[in-house]
Amino acid sequence: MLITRYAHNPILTKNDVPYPVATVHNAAVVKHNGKYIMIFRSHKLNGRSILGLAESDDGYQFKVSSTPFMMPATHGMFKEYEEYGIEDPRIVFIEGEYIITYSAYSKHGVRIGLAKTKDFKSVERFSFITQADYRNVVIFPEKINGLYVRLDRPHSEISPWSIWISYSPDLKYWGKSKLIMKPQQYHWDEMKIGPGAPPIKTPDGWLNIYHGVFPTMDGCVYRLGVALHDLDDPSKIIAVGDEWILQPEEVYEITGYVHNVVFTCGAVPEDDGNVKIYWGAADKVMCVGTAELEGLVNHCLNNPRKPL
Ligand code: BMA
Repeated sequence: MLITRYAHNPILTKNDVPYPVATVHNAAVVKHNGKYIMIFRSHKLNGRSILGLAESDDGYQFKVSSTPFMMPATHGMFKEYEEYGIEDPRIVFIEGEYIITYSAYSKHGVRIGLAKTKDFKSVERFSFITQADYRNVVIFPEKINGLYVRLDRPHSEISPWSIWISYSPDLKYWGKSKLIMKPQQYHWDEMKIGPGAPPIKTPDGWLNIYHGVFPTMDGCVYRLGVALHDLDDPSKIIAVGDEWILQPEEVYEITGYVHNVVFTCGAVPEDDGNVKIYWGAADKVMCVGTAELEGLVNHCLNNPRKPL
């Protein structure tokens, strides 16, 4: 087994949140001043999502702040595009600040907002970085060849929903976009794929933990897999692991708000070569597990499938 589930999963549920919510899931996690900061998504009791904050000393036991971290904007240009809620944050620390990307829902569709914070006490919205019909934007934790780099997943009617790469000089204007990885037919990720945690640097390449979706007669199954990108040119995928690394198996993953979902928005590499992977289970609770980074890299290299 590549991922060892923490024995006391789930690590966070709605019962830990001091304001009314129906779920706690799809959270980004980063280390800040020696603590683990989790920014998690919750459905409010009207079905729209907000982002909360929790803090931990060990990455397993989290305490939730008394008030939400981000609510849909109430003024300015962000208001119109966040009216239906904000979801599925990802965070990277780059050049002295934490960059948060999140899905913003409104009557115009879903697009990606980018916000910045230095201390998780205040947060400033910076820009929308996509038009409608994009989700799952993860930014690489360092500039590559002088540019910010991101992976994302546009919606598409014709091609199955695939992973693209884009570049930016300033986090605001993005271009040089290219499709780099597609779902594979009659395979666990055949229906759609999307970037999960922000890529992690390893000696062999950038490790991209992504989610893949398979349609069944009983609804969709969300699983996690891994791909390895070239360090200098992350548009080149060195290898995609053919088999998933995590699938819904525990009761809280199989049944919840949406059944059969493990969905990651964050992973924290540790100094000992392990990585803590965080996932939302059944869109209802938060879980964590550990894996050896080298094991995940070898999973890509030893039994790869083609990215396209
Ligand atoms: C996706 C997103 C995720 C969610 C998943 C499973 O389309 O909405 O936020 O976790 O479906 O419901």
